[in-house]
Amino acid sequence: MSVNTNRSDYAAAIRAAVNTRWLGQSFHYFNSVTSTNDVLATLAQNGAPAGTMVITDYQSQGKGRLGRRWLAPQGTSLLFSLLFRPLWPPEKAAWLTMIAGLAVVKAVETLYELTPRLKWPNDLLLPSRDQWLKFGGMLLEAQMTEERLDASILGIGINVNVRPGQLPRSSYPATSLLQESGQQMERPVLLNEVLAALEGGYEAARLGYPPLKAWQDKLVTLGQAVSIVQVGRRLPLTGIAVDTDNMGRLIVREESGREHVVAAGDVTFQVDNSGE
Ligand code: BT5
Repeated sequence: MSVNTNRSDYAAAIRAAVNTRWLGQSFHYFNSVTSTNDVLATLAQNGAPAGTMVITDYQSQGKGRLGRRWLAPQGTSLLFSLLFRPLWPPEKAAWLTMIAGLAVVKAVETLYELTPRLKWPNDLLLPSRDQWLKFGGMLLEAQMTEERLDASILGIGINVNVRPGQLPRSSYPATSLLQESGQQMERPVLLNEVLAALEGGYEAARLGYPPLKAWQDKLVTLGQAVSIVQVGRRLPLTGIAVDTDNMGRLIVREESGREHVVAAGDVTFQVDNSGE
């Protein structure tokens, strides 16, 4: 399979590859952009419909959570954001991240001989020898209207054809699909697999099939000894990640037996690799 490097061809290849019913059918392509999440937020404010996608070949200010950066060399990665307007109660916001994580796992399993997994709350991991490495991440930014989830912007970054020397030095060790599989991939082909799986998962959730069980099955975090850094708490919480609740919050049991329900935070595995 040849890899598309001509950037104007990239938009045309996306148009040709995406065969979903509605998700990503209307898309805005940019050779370069600040952050696809930020551009889509502006479009959403101006009334863009659910399903709209912003996709780029390069971000100058790609965002992670909590003001962190997402770094991806030009021409190597999938960098896109999708607009949903689910009108779910706010506590269901994590469902979008669950559905998206499951969609990436399914797409990668379909196209590669790899076994991707999820790390709570928003990381995409691949096994590499005896450790887990991060090959992608998700960033959900949701707005409320009358206590309902309105414009919900789901950003996804996937290290596709990133060569080992191009990977960012990050707090959690990074990898790419190319590095783990040796296989170059046409990015639009992978994009279409992700969008198709995400569209199916989202529609199933709307029909009342929660993504929770399938998501828990792919979560490497459960059963692990973890250390969790939370905003506003000086000391990390350490314990065993025993379960999640229905809304995807992590339940951590301290050595004393006391349990904590954690809505957001950064997890480091204590016995597994931390990369730190
Ligand atoms: C995430 O944040 O993992 C969410 C990443 C979402 C990126 C997409 S790209 C399209 C859309 N538009 C945006 O502007 N963002 C979304 P977090 O868990 O905070 O992880 C960020 C951390 O991951 C950074 O501080 C780095 O340590 C590390 N990192 C940065 N770039 C990476 C990469 N390409 N691969 C692996 N790790 C990376």
